[in-house]
Amino acid sequence: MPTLPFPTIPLIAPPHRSDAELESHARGFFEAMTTRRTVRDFSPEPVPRAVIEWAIRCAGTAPSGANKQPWTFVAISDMDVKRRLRAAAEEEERAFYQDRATPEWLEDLAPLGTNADKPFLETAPWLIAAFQQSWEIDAATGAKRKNYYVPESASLACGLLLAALHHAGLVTLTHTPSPMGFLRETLNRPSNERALMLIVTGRPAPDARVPDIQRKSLDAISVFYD
Ligand code: IYR
Repeated sequence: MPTLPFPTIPLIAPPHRSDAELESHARGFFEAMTTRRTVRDFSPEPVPRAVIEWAIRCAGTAPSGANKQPWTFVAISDMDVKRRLRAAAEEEERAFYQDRATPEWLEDLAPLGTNADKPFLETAPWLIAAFQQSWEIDAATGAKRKNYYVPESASLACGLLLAALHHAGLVTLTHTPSPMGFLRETLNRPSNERALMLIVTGRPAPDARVPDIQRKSLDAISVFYD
């Protein structure tokens, strides 16, 4: 191996697996992930902060443009903050459902049964607001430093967060109130951060039900040149 012109460490390599073992692991992970559903009925039972901390650590392992890790996760279990977020979100959502949404959009949402009421923002034990850092402030000079592929990087981290919460045994709801400016204001985030999504998580309510909708088949979502 040539010496590289930057500091390196040995890769923590995955164990070598046979082709059959690779397929079995790939399939096993699919089977675990395919039971993930967006859930809107949460149990109010508290979830320890440590569970959320591990899941956020997992989100923080995502790849990012120039390794800038341009994300902040604000985890909220405080009832007063949850109440304020619910009130602000419902105000935006009422405007969306009454005025802003096009007929086509409302038609597309009909099978999901969503509306402007967001009781889960209070019921669920945790809300995790994901922010993307549009730029960074240099710690030494206070100058603005560029971040790269910011929405892509922060969205990858959110995907890992959903997988980690699912793996822990929690359910999630990916909530994208629009516009989301109220999240930055309510949560006092600095001017370089923009809200990306609000992830609601906890245990499901015992009688939780989900829409009867299907995932697209492999054929519908992929093309192979092999
Ligand atoms: N943000 C609204 C509407 C909404 C939009 C889409 I696209 C969804 O997949 C689900 C909901 C809401 O949260 O109700």
